[in-house]
Amino acid sequence: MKRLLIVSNRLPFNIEKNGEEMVVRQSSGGLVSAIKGCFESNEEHGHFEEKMWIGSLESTPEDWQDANNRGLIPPDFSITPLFTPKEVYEKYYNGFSNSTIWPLFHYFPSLVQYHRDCYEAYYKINRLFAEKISEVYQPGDVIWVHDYQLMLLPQMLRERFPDAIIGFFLHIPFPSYEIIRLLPTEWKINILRGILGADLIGFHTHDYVQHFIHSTKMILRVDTQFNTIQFNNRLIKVDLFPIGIEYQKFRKAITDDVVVNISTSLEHRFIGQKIIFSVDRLDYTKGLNYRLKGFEEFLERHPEWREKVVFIFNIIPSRDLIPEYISRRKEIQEQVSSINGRYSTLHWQPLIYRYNHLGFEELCALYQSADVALITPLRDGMNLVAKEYIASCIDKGVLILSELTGAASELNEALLVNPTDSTEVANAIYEALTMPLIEQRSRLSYMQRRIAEYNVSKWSNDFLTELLGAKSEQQKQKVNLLDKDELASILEDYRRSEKRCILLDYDGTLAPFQKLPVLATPGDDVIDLLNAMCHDERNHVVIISGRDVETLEKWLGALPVTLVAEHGACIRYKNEKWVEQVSATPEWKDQIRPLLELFSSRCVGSFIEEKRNTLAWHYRNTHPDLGFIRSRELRNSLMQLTANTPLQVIDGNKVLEVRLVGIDKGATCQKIMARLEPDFTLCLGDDTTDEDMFRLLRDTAYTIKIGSGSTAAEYTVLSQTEVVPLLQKFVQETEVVH
Ligand code: GDG
Repeated sequence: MKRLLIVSNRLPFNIEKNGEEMVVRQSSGGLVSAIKGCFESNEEHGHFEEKMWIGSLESTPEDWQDANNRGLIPPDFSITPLFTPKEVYEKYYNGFSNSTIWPLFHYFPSLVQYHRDCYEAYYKINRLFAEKISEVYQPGDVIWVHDYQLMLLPQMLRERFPDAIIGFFLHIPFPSYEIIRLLPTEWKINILRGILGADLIGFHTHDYVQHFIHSTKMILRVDTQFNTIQFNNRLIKVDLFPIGIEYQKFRKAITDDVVVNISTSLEHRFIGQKIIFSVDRLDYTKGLNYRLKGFEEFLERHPEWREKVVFIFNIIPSRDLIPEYISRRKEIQEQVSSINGRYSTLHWQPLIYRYNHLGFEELCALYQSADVALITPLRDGMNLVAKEYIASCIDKGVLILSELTGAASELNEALLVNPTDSTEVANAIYEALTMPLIEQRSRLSYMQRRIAEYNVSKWSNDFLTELLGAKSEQQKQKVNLLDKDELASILEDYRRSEKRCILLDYDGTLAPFQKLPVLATPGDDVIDLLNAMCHDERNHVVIISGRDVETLEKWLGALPVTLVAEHGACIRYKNEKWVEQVSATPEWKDQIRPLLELFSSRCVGSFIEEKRNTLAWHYRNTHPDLGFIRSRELRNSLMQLTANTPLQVIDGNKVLEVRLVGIDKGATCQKIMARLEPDFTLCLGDDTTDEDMFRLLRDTAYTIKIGSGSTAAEYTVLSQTEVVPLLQKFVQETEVVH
């Protein structure tokens, strides 16, 4: 049975108890409106036989049971509530979620609080979620995690269920890397890794997608290609899914009797006046003080509009335990009083201020009656109110919308303003109030068509379809990880063989990558291992490397192994001397070197490594984007420069190398194999240059790639740190027998 598990911080309702009375009330907010909408508009989700919502509940388990017994819980989907320790929840919710992440992700760095205990509480609650989900999870379930309170959860679930289908959607903006980097290192790494536990990561806009991908590149140094990220041997897709609304629900409300009654009475009450309307949660991101300033400036500059316009300004109570919100509320009340005090007349008051929840019918009536919606947040992930207003307009209506909302990228026909500029806002109000009806209708029709088409069911359907697609793409790309049984059979073959060849790449295989090539000296464990391998005379160990003769001689020269330098330009067979394999003089380097020098000076962190028969340009330590761009430019220039010459350009792992044609690890290992004629061959490597060996040896040897990514090797081992322990198993295999 296919099940969909929706996970969000809060369940979509609260249980309120007053003595013996109990009421179950729907929570307000964008996420709840959206998910509830897509759950209720069942038609497109036929492929899920069960839908479950998992989220925290403020009430006690007893109240939950009581509400269930009284039949108060909505029956549309099953519910798994999470009850959390109050004190930890408080630090997780009001602390890390809403006093660290929320201000930071909305570009209010000066309001961000950095408290380790709050981060720890965030970690703990995410873990409680992971534990709760583990209780109900069944293989095949699709898990869809929502929003900034649960950014660590996807990875926690991934660790428990490596094959689970996990989607993550962020409802708020994902800010630029410059903002993310303000977080302490451990927090930002864990947050990015946490999100990368998902198979599909969704945002509202293209900018947020780009910011996320760029941050993972800069902070985690992951490899990305367009909108996919390679992380922990998984291909993760990142894409935009601009959330929609339940369009038809708002259209139907136009003929609803209750709504019509309220809007008729509103129109009577404000006869002769145009209505400006806004509704927002009380939040500094909504730019409420700037909005009031813009309205005040409009009244000041257009006295002819006084007594002819009213601004119905609704604030929905929110997060009223956080000091920042309490002081904002006071400021707004003062500002409202000041404007009303200054401009009211005996018959007219410019601002009607409400601090309360609105019923759905009341909200729709206000949307329909308003001549202008003034929606000017300083930042907003999307902003559903803007879309709901457009959906509710009948034959008039102008939307003034902040260009800093996600919705602005879809609603181009609105009057887009910068919310901090009160003159721009005042001018837009004037333009909206005087806009000819024909223009209003034409703008509305474009926006309505778009919102009607990409509604909330489309949004969720689109996300879930792409999630399943991303998962099957991942399965196709999945590499064959070397498992216990396969290793046992390789060891068995090894034990029985008499003449073995063990081909080992050096950098990235025997030794981890370092900032500078000179730092990657072999550790004692590697030397001991190689000695032990050579001790068995049936073994012929070959270190096949891109390094130069001098380095290999210095680091590994004392070992009874065959050494291959510069991918085969020079070979020292076991117990013999180095023999140059190329006859050409290296004068070609004088032609190539100036170009590499030019690129080194144009790309900070890159450097040239000069070997006897190779010139290499390394860009591992550069800014990832710049390094990549410069490497493509250099590659193009080198290709042109080396066309019709005996030189080739090799695109390695963060390195471009130029050397003579015909020298590569494939050709070299063919030469070595012909000479040794082994009855068992094992070959380990990590780089693109090792792929030449894997291709050549695939049918005659055991080939193992170190690290993720597609490969011609038969098996993959994910981390370089696993290499020495793996090879030790071969040594032990024969020790046991002797
Ligand atoms: C987050 C992101 C993103 C509000 N008050 C009442 C009421 N509402 C409903 C509105 C609308 C929703 O709540 C508010 O949605 P927003 O999108 O404006 O804002 P957030 O709550 O901050 O939501 C936001 C959203 O997630 C979705 O991804 O767009 O950017 O911050 O649906 O109608 N509804 C009723 N009475 C109220 O008093 N009936």
